[in-house]
Amino acid sequence: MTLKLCGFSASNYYNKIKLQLLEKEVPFEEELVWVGTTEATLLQRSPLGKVPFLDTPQGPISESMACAEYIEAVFPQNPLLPSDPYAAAKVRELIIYSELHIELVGRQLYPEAFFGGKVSDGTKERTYKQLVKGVASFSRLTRFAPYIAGSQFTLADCAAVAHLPLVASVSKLIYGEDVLAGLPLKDYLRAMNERASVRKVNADRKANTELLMKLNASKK
Ligand SMILES: N[C@@H](CCC(=O)N[C@@H](CS)C(=O)NCC(=O)O)C(=O)O
Repeated sequence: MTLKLCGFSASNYYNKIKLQLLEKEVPFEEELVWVGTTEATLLQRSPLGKVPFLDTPQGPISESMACAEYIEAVFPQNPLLPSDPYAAAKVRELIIYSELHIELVGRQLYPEAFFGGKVSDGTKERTYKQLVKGVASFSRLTRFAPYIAGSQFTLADCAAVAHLPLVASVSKLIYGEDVLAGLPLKDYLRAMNERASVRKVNADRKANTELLMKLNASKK
């Protein structure tokens, strides 16, 4: 069976799953799906109209963590979740911290950082405090030894590679300061960039981001 990964390559959550598929060497197709529409056909596949979602022979799956768990269960090769339940829980825990307590918090700033909108000073102040707290909690858990969860590349790295550079750039753009500066992110990302999977995801991300900017500019 061939899975179809649906979404667009500028999306960090899309890239988390794309990295997983590439690392596991699972064959997959990609379907370019933009967000921002409320077409019934899209909402049937992804009820909130978000990407990524996965097309499987049994039907669609939305929410990247549900997609990731499905992929691990169906394709056991090159596992990205440890078999030991405690170690697997620690990987899931790291993903939750990087998403719920860092990426999702930083996302409140994206309208101003990337889309020419404006975020209120109150939101910026609140978000800053939450980001600092989220990053401090993540840094209490993470290993960078050399991977996010320790000696093995796991799903926590797929999430970190996709989300952390984005939050770092948003933070620099909005606050003139990188809230992630205390983490050894630069060295980590340099090492991650040695991987063919990461290079492919980054190249596709750049090309798709340019396309997205052109499309947005043509709408104005
Ligand atoms: N919790 C979701 C988050 C996915 C997400 O926020 N995707 C963004 C693109 S990076 C999106 O679809 N945004 C459009 C929207 O929220 O309507 C997941 O893990 O899949």
